[in-house]
Amino acid sequence: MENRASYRVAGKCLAITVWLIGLGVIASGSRRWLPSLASEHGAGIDVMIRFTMAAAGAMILTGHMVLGFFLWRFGSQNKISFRLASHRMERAWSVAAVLVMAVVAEGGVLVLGMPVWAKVFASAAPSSALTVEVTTEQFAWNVRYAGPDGKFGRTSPQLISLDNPLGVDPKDDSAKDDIVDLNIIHVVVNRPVKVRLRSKDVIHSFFLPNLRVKQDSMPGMTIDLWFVPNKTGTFELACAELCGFGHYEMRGILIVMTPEDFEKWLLEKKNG
Ligand SMILES: [Cu+2]
Repeated sequence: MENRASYRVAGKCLAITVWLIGLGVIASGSRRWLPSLASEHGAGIDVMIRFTMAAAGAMILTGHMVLGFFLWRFGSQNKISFRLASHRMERAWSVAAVLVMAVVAEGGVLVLGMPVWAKVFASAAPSSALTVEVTTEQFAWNVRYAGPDGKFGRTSPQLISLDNPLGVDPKDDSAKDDIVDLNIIHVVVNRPVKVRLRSKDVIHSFFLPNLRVKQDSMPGMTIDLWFVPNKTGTFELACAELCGFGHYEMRGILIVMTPEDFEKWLLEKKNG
């Protein structure tokens, strides 16, 4: 008799614990944890992230509630009794779970995510875009603008030196007005930015958390990506690929400016 009562208490306590764990996971997951948004396409990515969190959260919550219910209801039994489900029943429940997962999670992500993917990754940057070349190396971001002629000067690995980290060929006419900078990228608000991403050594990853942009840079490849910053301010640029001992210090900034401020900065840069 005594045993029966203690089983009952243990069952109820376990049920409450399971319910609380379920609710705790949902509470911690539903806090605002995305960094402030500063790009046009980022809103679409946030919708997708929130959908994934909500879909997964609903499943976790349902699972915990059902498990808690079974513990509450049957936890006081002091002997195990069960009924075997038929194979058909087992199969039906497995298929149902797969279908729900596929429709809710995969289907939802595709429906919400494909338009964002098509806009940002499957289409070329608008012709009004400001092109910035970003060349990664251990452990810095080399930034280059084409200058007034709109053409990047030739580069060659043989010309790389401490003063010329990109190996820009000074004999090339298009190279004369190129602007080279380190760890700071200046762009214009509401004007598309096209990044030509290259790497001098190993794989790095160009990560702008606020702009919801992340792209690996690969040695031997030039990868184009584009986005539209829609807020002025200074935003973190981080390397999101463990690239060596100094990975932690590979931090840059993206400064999103008004067109007037950008022109002023450009003039200052040109006059050296
Ligand atoms: Cu890196």
